[in-house]
Amino acid sequence: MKNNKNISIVIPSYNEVENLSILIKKIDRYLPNSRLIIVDDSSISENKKSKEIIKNKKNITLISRLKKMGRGSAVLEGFKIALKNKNTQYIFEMDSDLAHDPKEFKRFINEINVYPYDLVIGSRYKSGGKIVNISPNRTIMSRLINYFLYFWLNIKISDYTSGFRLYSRNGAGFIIKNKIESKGFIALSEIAYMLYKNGYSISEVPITWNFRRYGKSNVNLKELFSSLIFVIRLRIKSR
Ligand SMILES: Nc1nc2c(ncn2[C@@H]2O[C@H](COP(=O)(O)OP(=O)(O)O)[C@@H](O)[C@H]2O)c(=O)[nH]1
Ligand SMILES: [Mg+2]
Repeated sequence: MKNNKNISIVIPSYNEVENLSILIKKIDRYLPNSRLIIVDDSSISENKKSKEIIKNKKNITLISRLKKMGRGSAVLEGFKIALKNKNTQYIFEMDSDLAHDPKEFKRFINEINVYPYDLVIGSRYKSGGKIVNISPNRTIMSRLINYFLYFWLNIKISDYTSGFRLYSRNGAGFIIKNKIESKGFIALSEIAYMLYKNGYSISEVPITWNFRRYGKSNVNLKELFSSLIFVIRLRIKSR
């Protein structure tokens, strides 16, 4: 990939203005000329601050939904906008809290240069993957969820819930056309499952999952529980 203009980067954000301003600078360093699509669900006052930091930046689109509607639904909204541009060939998805490092973009790009995968997942659990400065409770919880998803969905990937990914235009297009039902983080697992079941090619590269720099995590037990019920149904339905 020689021309970054064919790459869009979709970034879901909820109250992340401090992190976003750092992230935007880092992306500009590692993938200049790519297009950023930030889907921000913060309320009006927080959203105003996001608007302020992207002012005068040509390659950034800010979608302001003003209501917390879930990470998954934000990313799908971003895909739709990215795909409207005919030049878009690849779409990155990444968190806005500096948990994912733009320095690692090149691992994904090297991977699709080996083979044109439809989805490359940045995996914390593939050999070489790392978790840094995340509390032991969170680390164990993520590990357990991923063991369960591996057992239940069984699509031969090691990280079902990582939000650092690269999609081909084809893969993202399929996801938009075939309605994804979940709205929160579990949409990540639903998307991987749908692509796998429909014969799309998936690969993984190791990534480092970092502490969030500012703000607090949106994960809560209620969403976790409803997500588990959702994936249990997902496989039963598709049998
Ligand atoms: N647009 C949008 N983004 C969200 C929502 N919930 C979480 N995010 C973003 O999704 C990313 C991951 O969420 P985070 O709270 O860091 O989850 P954790 O990393 O699993 O603790 C962050 O960049 C959040 O700002 C949401 O409802 N809407
Ligand atoms: Mg996070």
